[in-house]
Amino acid sequence: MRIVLPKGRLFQGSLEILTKAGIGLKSPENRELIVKNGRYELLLARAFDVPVYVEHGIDVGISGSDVVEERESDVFVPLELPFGKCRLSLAMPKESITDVEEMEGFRIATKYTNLTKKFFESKGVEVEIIKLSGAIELAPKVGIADAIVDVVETGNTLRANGLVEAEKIMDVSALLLVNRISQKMKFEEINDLVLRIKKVIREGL
Ligand code: PRT
Ligand code: MG
Repeated sequence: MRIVLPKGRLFQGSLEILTKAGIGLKSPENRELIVKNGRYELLLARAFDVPVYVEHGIDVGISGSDVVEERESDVFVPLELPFGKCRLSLAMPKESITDVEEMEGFRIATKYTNLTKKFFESKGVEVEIIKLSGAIELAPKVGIADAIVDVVETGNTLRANGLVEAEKIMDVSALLLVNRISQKMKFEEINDLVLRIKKVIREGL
């Protein structure tokens, strides 16, 4: 069974929950992207790519619901995991807070272009979306965007950059993802893994 895990901030939580579920995966050393352990093969990928790997053939993965929604990944989600809790929000400079309905023609910086487009469409407001890959808070600061759509956890990053949250777009959590074909072809193995992770969650991570 192949399991793809996100590098970055969801990595530790992912490793911990799998270890407690009895899949003692050794932490990868030497920047290895594939680590074998018995019948499990652990792959490491960028958080934004994990659902893509699962959709296209890796059996199991862990990633944020923000990414699954943004990528519109066709994967099976048997479980929400008890970490990676945050939210996707619209934020803007505190001195220029504007109602969403008044944002016609505004420029919005984000790496979540799909979700941003859908959010403004649902409000009937046309905006210009600028795709960035990180450090989104910089964009309004230097005047290339009027607002941002990004993940917020404590809000410290927004505050440090003079931004305030205007509206929450969605709640975000880490999710367990399963490839739709593996779910059928490897049902026993995957069901066993899901049950063991459920037990870890019930008994407290
Ligand atoms: O960073 P990189 O470009 O390599 O990839 P990535 O940004 O896609 O991955 P990573 O590891 O940064 O995030 C992976 C996943 O973690 C996201 O897709 C979310 O599902 C989840 N997650 C949970 C978060 C946060 N919490 C979070 N706080 N992702 C990002 N952040 C950012 C936030 O945007 C802010 O810039 O962390 C910063 C601190 O947040 P505050 O609000 O506590 O200040
Ligand atoms: Mg990041």
